[in-house]
Amino acid sequence: MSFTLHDYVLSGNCYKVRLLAQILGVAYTVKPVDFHPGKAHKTPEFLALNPHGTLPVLESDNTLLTDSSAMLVWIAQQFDTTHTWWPTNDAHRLALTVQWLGFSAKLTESIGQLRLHTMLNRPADAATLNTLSTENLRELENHLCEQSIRGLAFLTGDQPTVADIACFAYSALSPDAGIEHTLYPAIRGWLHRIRCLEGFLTMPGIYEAHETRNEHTAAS
Ligand SMILES: N[C@@H](CCC(=O)N[C@@H](CS)C(=O)NCC(=O)O)C(=O)O
Repeated sequence: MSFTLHDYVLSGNCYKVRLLAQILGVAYTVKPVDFHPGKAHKTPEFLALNPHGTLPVLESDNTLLTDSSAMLVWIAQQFDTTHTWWPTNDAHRLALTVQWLGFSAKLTESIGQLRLHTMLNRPADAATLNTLSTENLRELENHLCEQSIRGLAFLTGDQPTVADIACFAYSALSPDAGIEHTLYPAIRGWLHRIRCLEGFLTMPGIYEAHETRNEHTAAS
């Protein structure tokens, strides 16, 4: 079974889906949507598909999904034969994965919104979004420091899950919103480990790791 992704190349939420699909080697069809400047995601045709008027949208035979976290879970459950990306055989890690998927939505609402304001001049309370964004990055930084002390390289353990993909996108894209990674060394290390994963995919603003992959797979 494959799927169609209604996609915009500069969308961090669309990128999450493209990234997991690429890592898992899943082929899919892309339907580009003219998010900017066309606002095609606000047309009656698109709203009939997704009343929220947001991207991405995933369509498959019997599935229509309008939330990127739900899409990551669906893709992992369908296509990840190792059961590590959506760790259904480990109750604790599964619960932590859900918890960090929830956190990823906070990153969208803070960094994602600030990025739209910075890049597309969207009206917004930039000061409040900046405060929320830095608070969220600080929380992520503290968690990743604690994980590192335990020798764990990723958000929920020693393997990445869909939660790492979900939190990666807007953490990595924060410079687009005017927030550099300088103050967040643990985040920088974790971003790098994800960029070193086999099958990693870039997007504008998120680049390939240039260093040797194997040297950067453990927590540092
Ligand atoms: N909960 C949704 C949020 C999706 C979302 O906010 N997408 C942005 C693009 S990255 C969007 O379509 N925003 C509509 C707009 O700003 O007009 C998800 O995770 O997929």
